[in-house]
This record gives sequence, structure tokens and C-alpha cells, in this order.
Amino acid sequence: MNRASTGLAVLTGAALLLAGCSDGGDSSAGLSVSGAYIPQPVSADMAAGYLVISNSGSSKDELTSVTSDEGEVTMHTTDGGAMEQVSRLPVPAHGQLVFKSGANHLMFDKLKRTPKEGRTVTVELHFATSDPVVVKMPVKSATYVPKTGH
Ligand SMILES: [Cu+2]
Repeated sequence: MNRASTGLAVLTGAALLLAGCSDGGDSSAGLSVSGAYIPQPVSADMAAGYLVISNSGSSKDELTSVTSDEGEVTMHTTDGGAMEQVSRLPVPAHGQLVFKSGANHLMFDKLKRTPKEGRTVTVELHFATSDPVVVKMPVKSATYVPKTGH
């Protein structure tokens, strides 16, 4: 209970912050991406990636695929320690789709170049209704922990 309510408070804070810098207000989904990063992986050709997709609009959308010139990208959820590949994830209206360590994550496979700290990996997010969004994901240290805003 406590953990859940803390998480919600953090998400709400982040959403308000982002809503403040976007136009918003229309009836379509208004998507923006924040906090994207890839922890420098131990493996040469596999890596995990995290980001937050915020929707300031009043329509829900769905992330349907993630692509990259650098290799294969799949979307995974984590449920009770076991991860599962999924083909789409919801982006709720006035809400967020959060990829973070221990939960939803992007999985990179068959990478052409090993992600090294300081580099970026460019991915393209594809949605059910919104236009694709290109994200440059910076590679951080293996132990990097993002600030959650509180
Ligand atoms: Cu995974």
C-alpha cells in the first residue's frame, strides 16, 4: 500500500512537470518522452533500456513497437521476477507508460556496437495512433540510477 502510493505521487509530480512545458489541451494524445537511458551492459550485444512516455492528451494510445538501426528491440514486462515479451503497451490519457529497472523495460539484442557510456542509441517508438517518436537514449554507467524528482 505504502509503496504503491509513493509511486503514484512520483508519477503525478513528473506528469505535472511535463504538462507545464507542452501545449496540451487538445483532444488527441500528446506524447513526450523523458528520462531515457541505457545502463552500460555487461554483455556485448544485449542491453536493457528505460524511459518514460507521458501523454498530456485526453486520448489513450498504445506503444506498438520500438525499432533501432543498432539492433533488435523488444518490449518486456516484469511480473514477479519473470519477464515476458509483449507486443503492445498502453499509454493512458493524461498518464504515463513507464519503463524502469525491475518493471517494464526495452530489451536490445543483436546490437551492432556495444553500448558504451557516453554514446547514444537512437530508437524509434511506434504508436497505434500517434506519429512515431525518435529518441536518443544516452548510455549511462552500469550503476546509474535516475532521479525520480523528489
Ligand atoms: Cu527483458
